[in-house]
Amino acid sequence: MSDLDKQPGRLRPAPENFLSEEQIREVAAGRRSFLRRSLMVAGAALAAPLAARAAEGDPAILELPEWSTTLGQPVAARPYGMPSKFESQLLRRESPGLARVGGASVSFCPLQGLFGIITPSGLHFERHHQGWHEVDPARHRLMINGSDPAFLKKPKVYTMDDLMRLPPVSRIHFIECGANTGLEWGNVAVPTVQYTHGMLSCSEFTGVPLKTLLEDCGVDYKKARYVLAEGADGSSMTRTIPMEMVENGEVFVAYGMNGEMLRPENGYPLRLVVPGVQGVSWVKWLRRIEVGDKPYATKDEAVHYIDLMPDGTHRQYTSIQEAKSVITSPSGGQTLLNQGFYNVSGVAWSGRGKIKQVDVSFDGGINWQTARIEGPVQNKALTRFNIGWKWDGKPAILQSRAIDETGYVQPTYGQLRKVRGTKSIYHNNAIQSWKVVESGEITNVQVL
Ligand SMILES: Nc1nc2c(c(=O)[nH]1)N[C@H]1C(S)=C(S)[C@@H](COP(=O)(O)O)O[C@H]1N2
Ligand SMILES: [Mo]
Repeated sequence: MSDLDKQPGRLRPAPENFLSEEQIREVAAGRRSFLRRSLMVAGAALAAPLAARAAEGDPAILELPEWSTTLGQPVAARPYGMPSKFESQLLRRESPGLARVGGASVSFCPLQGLFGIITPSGLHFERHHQGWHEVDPARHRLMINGSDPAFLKKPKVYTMDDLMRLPPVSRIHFIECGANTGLEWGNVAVPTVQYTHGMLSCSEFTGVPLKTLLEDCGVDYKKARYVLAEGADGSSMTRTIPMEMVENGEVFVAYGMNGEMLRPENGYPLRLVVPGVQGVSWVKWLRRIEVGDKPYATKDEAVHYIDLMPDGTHRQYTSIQEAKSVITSPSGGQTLLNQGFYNVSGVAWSGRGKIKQVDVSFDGGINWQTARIEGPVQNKALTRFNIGWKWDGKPAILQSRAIDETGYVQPTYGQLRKVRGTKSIYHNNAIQSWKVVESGEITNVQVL
């Protein structure tokens, strides 16, 4: 449990950049509009507007298109299937200005265009510290050793063939970069859900529990309390994982993703899956596991991936991604074309287990309704929620709030900043607000 479990009063006087409770009431009552233009408009035109059309007299239903009157393409015209050309705008995108070198950057997942909980493998977000490679599986190895011979009796080197002979597990889990939503700590920074929340994906991963491998190598759990995972790329990516997460069987070395081998960008042929933990610990192109008796404090856990607290201290090893949710449609950059019914849809997730409930507000957090969860709800996986909404053409502020099985409630920006301040990068799980104005335009705003 973190400090955030103790949740103080919901609202407090708003600094200039945010909406106060009074302002929200005014907006909700249609008396005022607080359209917040985002600093970056690059993504604003990307999202498709929502449209509805009456069938009556529609030429599209009266005319026979060429696909009804000509011969179609043969089977296996594309031996590996691709999305329709009409979906060519649904792409991973790099946020302009984020990193000067593409090999040390992020491509964001287009959450606004996805359904259900599984991220198509070609749209899974990417985060590389030193670029990605096409690693030859025949030359790839996984070594398991101890920092002291007493911790692990039989150090071993596994080939991919060795690993794929062992009994596997297949589990659906989300992966979220600890820096997801990190640009929004102090103020609204990016326009669309792709950029606010797109360092998030969810897949079915297949592989071998790390526990199986460590026991095969004769680990001594009494002495070896930590694991160090190391990648084969040039970034020297190394992360410490507490042994409890391995002993309970949740951590596994994965070669499969959504029914096929991992994609090169996501760690082919082998990556670590650390359910509920921030993405950086899911070491890609995994080549070595060392067991030891203390945390390693490597560069990626001593200098990076630490939380700057308001008192100037740094918090280390806050690796679990707390409960969070976001409405993906309608969302920032989209436009509601006319009044009437809309299905409001989004995803919720928690690094501590299953999602228990998701509430949705249409008036900036004054009134809440419980959304419909599309089950079955999986452990440490994205959970889809839906709720019907009739837009009356007036300004509205859409929000979602996740509650996980531990009872933890996703905080407001006011609550989160009270504990964490505004100078952090990592672990921003605040409630996201999308503001709808009379024109139907939707923008990213922050509500305390
Ligand atoms: N070897 C290696 N592993 C890595 C990284 C990396 O750069 N090199 N990036 C990490 C970070 S910060 C994240 S968020 C996830 C991203 O995984 P993805 O690219 O499959 O989305 O991989 C992690 N594992
Ligand atoms: Mo990350």
